[in-house]
This record gives sequence, C-alpha cells and structure tokens, in this order.
Amino acid sequence: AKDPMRVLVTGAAGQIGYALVPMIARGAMLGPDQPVIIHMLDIEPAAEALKGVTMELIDAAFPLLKGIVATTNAVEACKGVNVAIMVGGFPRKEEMERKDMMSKNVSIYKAQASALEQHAAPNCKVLVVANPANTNALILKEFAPSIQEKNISCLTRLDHNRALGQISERLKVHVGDVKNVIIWGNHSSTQYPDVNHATVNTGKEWKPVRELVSDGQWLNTEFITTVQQRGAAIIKARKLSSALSAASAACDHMHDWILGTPKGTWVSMGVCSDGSYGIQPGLIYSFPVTCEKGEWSMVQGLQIDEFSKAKMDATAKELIEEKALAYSCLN
Ligand code: NAX
Repeated sequence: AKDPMRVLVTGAAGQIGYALVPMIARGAMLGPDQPVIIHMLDIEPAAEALKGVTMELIDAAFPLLKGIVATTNAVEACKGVNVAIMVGGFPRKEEMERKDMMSKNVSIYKAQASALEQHAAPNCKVLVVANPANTNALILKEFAPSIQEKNISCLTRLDHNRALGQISERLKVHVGDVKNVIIWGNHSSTQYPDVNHATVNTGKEWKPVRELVSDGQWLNTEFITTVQQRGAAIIKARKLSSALSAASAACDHMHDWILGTPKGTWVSMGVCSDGSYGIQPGLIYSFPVTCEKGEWSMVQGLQIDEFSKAKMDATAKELIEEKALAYSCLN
C-alpha cells in the first residue's frame, strides 16, 4: 500500500472547505488508491466549527483517511504537508476598500508563506484558491523564496470548467467531449476565456468549436461574459458563493498536476509567467498547461489573434495593478 500523503486545507471550516475535505478523503484529488492525512487550519473564531467538521470526517468512516490534524496554529498545520490548498483568506466585502482587503490578505499570505516554507515537506505543491487568488499566490511566492516557483499555483480551473460547461450546453454534447478551452490571466471578471483552440468530439474526430458553433458572435460576446460573471450569477441564485464547483475544480487541478493530463488535452492553471505570450515575467497568470510526472509545462506556440491579445493584455494589466497594490501594503 502507498504511504499516506499529507494534504493541508486552510479555511477548512468555511463553505469550500466543507465541500472539499470529503472529496479529498474519497480520493477525488489524489486517486482512489492514495491514502491521505488531512490537515485543517482555520482561525480562532472558527475553532468550534472546525471541531464539527472533524467529527463529521470521523463519522464518514472514509477508508482512505488515515488521520486528521485540525488546528488554529499555522505551524502545526503545515508540518510535513505534501500538498497545500489555501482556501482561507479575507474576501472583499461590499463596503470594503480594495486596499483594506489586499492588506489583510498580504499579511495572511506572508505569514502562511513562511510557515509553509519552514515546515512543509520538500517539494510541497501549493494551490491558492482564496481571492484575490493570483495575487495571494504571488505574495506567497515572494515570501517563500525556498519553495520552487513551479510549485506555487492558483485556481482558474473552475473558470476553465465553466467554459467547458457553457460550450457543452450550447452544442448539447457531453462536457467530456469538449476540451482545450483556455482561461488567460486573472481569476476575476477580466479573465479571458478563449475558445479559439477548443475542440469537440463528434464521434469520428475532434472538430474546432468555432466550426461547430454557428453563431461566432455569441462566442465573442455572451459566452465570454457568462463565464466571467458566473460567480456573481451563482451568488444571486444561491445567496452564497460557489462552493461545490470550486471544491471540485480544486480536486481537478491537483489531480491533473500530480497524475497528469490526458494526451492531447490541456487545462488552465495560474502559474508564474516566464514571459510566454508577452506576459510580464513573475506574474501569477493563468495559462494553458499540460502535466506529466508531477510537473506542468505551458502550452507554447498557440496562434493569438488581435482580439485575444488585447484581452490577454487587459487582464495582465489588472494583475500588474494588483501587484502594485499588494506591495504598497507591505510598508
Ligand atoms: P468562507 O468565508 O466560507 O470560508 C473561508 C474560511 O477561511 C473561514 O472559515 C475563515 O475563518 C477562514 N480563514 C480566514 N482567515 C484565515 C486564516 N488566516 N487562516 C486560515 N483560515 C482563515 O469562504 P468560501 O466560500 O469557502 O471561499 C473561500 C475563498 O475562496 C474566498 O476567498 C473566495 O473568494 C475564494 N473563491 C475562489 C474561487 C476560485 O476559483 N479561485 C472560486 C470560489 C471562491 O469564491
């Protein structure tokens, strides 16, 4: 049998945490033959709720779950973890200034960066879910210089899956028969969901989405805004933000990163830019990637038209501004 892997979930007493930990304990993230020890971190006001989650995990009697660490101490939470899913943070409230929100997250991610750097297992893979996800990941990268850059990522897989879902609904095909959409940039409303390289399985062959969706105008307008605004639409309907789809996307992200993407398929991940596609190096930006043996690599050489380039640059510009705002909070 395999040795258990230690998986940290921060913000584990929250909405996404509640959906995510049972998925991890069932093998949806690391595979049906991979035992896990789940580490859960939250803050003092949520300590009771965290106890409740621990009780439910025990009651669910998951065969793969070999242990639980539930704590409000970041150092204890990070000890020996192989995977870290950072869901805890300070989302923006309506009445709140951007700068106040950023400043709270900068201090959280600065502190958790050093706890991870000092206590996580070597080669620990990090996924930041908490918003502003790209910039929280950037702060984590800056304050955990000994964690390799390639091991720090943020979640845009939910946006990627939303884009697959929209194409699947439009063409009335199963979502598994759509692939290779791309989310470029920030996990925010400036993200660019790009279908120019996406294909659909027609049974005989994979055909470009652009050939199958007769209304090209829909792809350039409503499709894009629907994906960009999907989070808001869910809040409107549920009176709560997306949780099960976010948890599921976090599992997909780690699963594919560690176990690999299928041949001919790419996924979107927020990763450190190396300057590809003209994106400022060092930004955490969502790119198309393939994964093999626990390593991602950017898909290179895609043709980018002017429409796409403008949208890719606009979302990069927003990330550059967020980065400046984050840095201004350090002083
Ligand atoms: P909740 O408010 O339900 O849960 C957040 C939890 O984090 C709370 O239990 C809170 O006590 C805890 N927390 C706060 N500060 C902490 C700290 N310093 N250390 C550890 N835990 C801490 O929010 P939820 O709906 O679960 O969403 C979590 C985060 O995911 C939010 O920032 C949200 O904006 C973000 N999202 C990101 C998505 C993505 O695709 N990247 C999509 C879904 C989601 O909106």
